[in-house]
Amino acid sequence: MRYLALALALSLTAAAASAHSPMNASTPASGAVLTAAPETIDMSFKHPVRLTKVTLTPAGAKAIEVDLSASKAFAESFSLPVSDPLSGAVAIEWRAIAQDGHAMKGVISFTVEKPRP
Ligand SMILES: [Cu+2]
Repeated sequence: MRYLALALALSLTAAAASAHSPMNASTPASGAVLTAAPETIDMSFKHPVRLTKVTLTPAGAKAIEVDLSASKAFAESFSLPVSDPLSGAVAIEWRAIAQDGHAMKGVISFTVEKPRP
């Protein structure tokens, strides 16, 4: 019975943590297959958040930290310039703080098809 209560408490915490300001959408969307590398990563959230860290990781390569110096304020949407030409499978990992102080994070995975010769 004690374990059940603990499990219930943990699941309620998890639900609260994901409910405060979820991501509404991103471009590229997770799962997208693109024919050209994106010039920006656009993200929108249900409520304002402050991005704390965003990295791009092309498959088999090192993570590239995205410059957030122009995106320091709380906002509902962000458009982050991508300076590196991306190809293949790419994972974007983002971390943000909601206005209620909750930390949030997520991953957007997409694929840039290599140009045909
Ligand atoms: Cu919250």
